[in-house]
Amino acid sequence: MTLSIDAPAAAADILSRPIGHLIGGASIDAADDFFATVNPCNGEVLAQVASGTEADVDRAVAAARAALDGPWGRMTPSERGKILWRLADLIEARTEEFAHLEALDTGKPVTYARLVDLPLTVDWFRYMAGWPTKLVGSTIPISAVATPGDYFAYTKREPVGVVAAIIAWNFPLMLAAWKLSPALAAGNTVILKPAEQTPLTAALLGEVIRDAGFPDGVVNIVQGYGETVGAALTAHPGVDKVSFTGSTEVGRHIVRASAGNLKKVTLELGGKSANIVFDDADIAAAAAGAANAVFFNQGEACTAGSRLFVQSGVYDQVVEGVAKFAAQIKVGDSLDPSSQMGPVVSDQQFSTVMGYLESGRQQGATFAYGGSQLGASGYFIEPTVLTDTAPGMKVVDEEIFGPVITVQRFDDVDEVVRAANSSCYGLAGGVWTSNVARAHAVADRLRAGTVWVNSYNVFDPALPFGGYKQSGWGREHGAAVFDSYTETKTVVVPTT
Ligand code: TXE
Repeated sequence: MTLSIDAPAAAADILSRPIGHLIGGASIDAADDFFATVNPCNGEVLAQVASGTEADVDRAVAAARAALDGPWGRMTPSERGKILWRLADLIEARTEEFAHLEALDTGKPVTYARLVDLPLTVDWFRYMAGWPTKLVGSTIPISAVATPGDYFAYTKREPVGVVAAIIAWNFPLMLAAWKLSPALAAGNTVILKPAEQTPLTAALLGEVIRDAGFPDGVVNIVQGYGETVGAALTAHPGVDKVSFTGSTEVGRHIVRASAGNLKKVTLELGGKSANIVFDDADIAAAAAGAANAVFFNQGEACTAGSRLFVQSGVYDQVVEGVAKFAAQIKVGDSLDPSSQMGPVVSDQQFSTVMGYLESGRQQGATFAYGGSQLGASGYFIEPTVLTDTAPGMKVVDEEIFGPVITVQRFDDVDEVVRAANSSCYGLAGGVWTSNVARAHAVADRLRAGTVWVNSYNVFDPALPFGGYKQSGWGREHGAAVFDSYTETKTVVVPTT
């Protein structure tokens, strides 16, 4: 295919032939079935992708098991760390190619792919490269009252085994890093299933992984649909753990499907995060922060600050500031370096978001800014600010996953905490105030996995991340992630 803008060489190479799987160290391009991945800026086909089958999943699981029982299982922690670090270097060296493919496939502006997705991906692998040598157990003094004696008791941390990593399309490369880096640091082997909407950066990642020096089968990538590849992985008796990022609805499927062999499951699901602006906040910073919190990545972020609560005294000012910010966002082609927002990822996501806007209209929301499709082709939607919104409206209660913010007015702290916590989700939240005591008090009362104060979407591999309520199970990142990527073994030895 021909690209409209010069692609870095490797990106052009990825797009020049059908995309296959990576199984047992070999690139598998042949398939009976292919699906197309399209550019959301214009609906044009970018590449054909092998549609994985149950047989591909079987082969990938067998390869992952063999690597676990073989060279990877015997590798020292320090060697594992070195390979992860090398992988980070290789990704960093190819930042332009990765950023280009990510922008083409997701629609996100290439500038943000370069400045956000790539540096974070690299930092994740580097941070996790330090962990293999630090996954220690402990020695534990015991009494053993029913079996008295002298004992030496200790714990060890061991890999869970074969991990299926099933990810979404909003940050394809970064989500792959969020799954692969801790899983590999802890000594697991992995089968990655990219989202069918965004297979491109995983294809390049597969090449880079082969260059980094992982033994064959440590990382396998099976492209394809959720209903086939995803379902086969979650039901597979050879898979020990599923780590999933995606919708709450599919999260529920995964829990059910994983019950067969009681896989360990971690879930990073949807959100409807509350961003709260008090009247003592720095209003200019809060308005810009609130707009960024929801419009970043076209609103396709699980942490999107999609419910804005503004205290009555500054309500008009903040609404005006957010609407002005929305009006100034440069929406455009993902490869245009000046674009600040691209299209949503697919025609399906476009219909979903437009459907929510229509329901907002019908249920009485006021459009302070936006509300329409932009341009005649592609899946572009105006950044949209909805006021006169209230619980009971779909735009307030449900995750939209698009560039849409709902604004609600409040008077006192108890009222806003109650409203913020009334969601079935609990992934993240924001508090804007100059009162330090109030900031901590509200952070304390929010039922959410992360609370940002006078800031938003600050991510670091050292910080635990995950959801309360229906936003998920378990925590990713930091030391906490290893609770779900290791088994703890207790060993007891009599010493007399
Ligand atoms: O996600 P899905 P979709 C939310 C957001 C969005 C909605 C729908 O609200 O509008 O979900 O997005 C795989 N067994 N989030 O439909 O279907 C699928 O192939 C196993 C929030 O695209 O959950 C893909 O790899 N796997 C979220 C992955 O699941 C299955 C990010 C996610 O797809 C499967 C994305 C099955 N039965 C969407 N069915 C976040 N947490 O940020 C699908 N998959």
